[in-house]
Amino acid sequence: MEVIQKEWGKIGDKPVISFTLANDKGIKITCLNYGGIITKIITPDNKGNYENIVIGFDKIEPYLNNLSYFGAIIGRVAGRIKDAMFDLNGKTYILNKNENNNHLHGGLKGFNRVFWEPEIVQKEKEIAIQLSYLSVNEEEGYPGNVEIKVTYSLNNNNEFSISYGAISDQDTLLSMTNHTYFNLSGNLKRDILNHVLKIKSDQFLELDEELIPTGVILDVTNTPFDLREGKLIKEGITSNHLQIKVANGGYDHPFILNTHNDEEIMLWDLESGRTLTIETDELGVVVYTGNQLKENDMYGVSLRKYLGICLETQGLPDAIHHPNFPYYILKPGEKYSSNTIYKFSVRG
Ligand code: G6D
Repeated sequence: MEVIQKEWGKIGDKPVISFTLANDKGIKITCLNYGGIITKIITPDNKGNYENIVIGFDKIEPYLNNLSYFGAIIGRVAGRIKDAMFDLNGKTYILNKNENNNHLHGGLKGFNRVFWEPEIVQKEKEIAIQLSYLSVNEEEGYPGNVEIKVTYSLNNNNEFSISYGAISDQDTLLSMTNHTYFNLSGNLKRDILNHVLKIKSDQFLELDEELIPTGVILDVTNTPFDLREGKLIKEGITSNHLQIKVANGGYDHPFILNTHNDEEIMLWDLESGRTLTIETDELGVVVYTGNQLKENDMYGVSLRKYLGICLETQGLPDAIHHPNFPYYILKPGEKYSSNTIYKFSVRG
């Protein structure tokens, strides 16, 4: 196993560096120090073809001003915070607004737009990149100086894990995720409509017209959100269910997971046989089927609706505004910890 490092160019005077984690089975995962962006994941299909299974680019420009967060670390808080404000310990915090009157995915300069300090970590059974960042007090309006470490590691069992750790010197909010768009067809040759998605979840969150949770927790039974036995994405998004329409003809919803470290999320492509199994210690997962992707030939990638699916393991979005949602305040002296494992395999 090895890590290959390459300089991609500069943003201002800062070098953008890519790191490719390669295991002994041919799996390769490339990420950047900028935004922790995952730009490529190479895995085999059922004919032994090694191809890329994410939406990504091989130059920095398309990542600079896109609102799709391709492959990026998301934070301080993933999802939307209504009215870009919250109360904590009797004080009101005003966050930067970057989507109408709301705060999305960490604001104007979220974690997807900062430089992370990289460190290569070679262990006996895995290779890793540890990315560190200090989010200073009042960054984007959040309280506290927060030291964050995100570790991407790959082993020879074709397991890729993302581990998040953080400490803060004040009470603050933190709920991070990764925003990779998966497409298991290989080199984006098809969209995700013929992927099957299976999620061990009995409940999902109702969204309003701004895609913010209303606070209502809905049962998946007899809805296109019942993914417990696996469902073709095409079948789900062609439903006339109101919540599919609210999300612009797709999924963009948080699911509350029934179980953890129990193959709780599975995605597979019928034609290539590629299978992605995700296990997490997070409470939920936001499923986003790329409903807002606009037709656009961007640096060799023909973007379009449903070209990729995000499976953003995280706490419940806008939880701070909903007493019935568990939410997490990171307190001084405590350690934020979140782990998600992505297992790549092939079925016949
Ligand atoms: C859209 O609502 C979706 C978000 O969930 C997604 O993260 C973003 O596009 C990139 O706003």
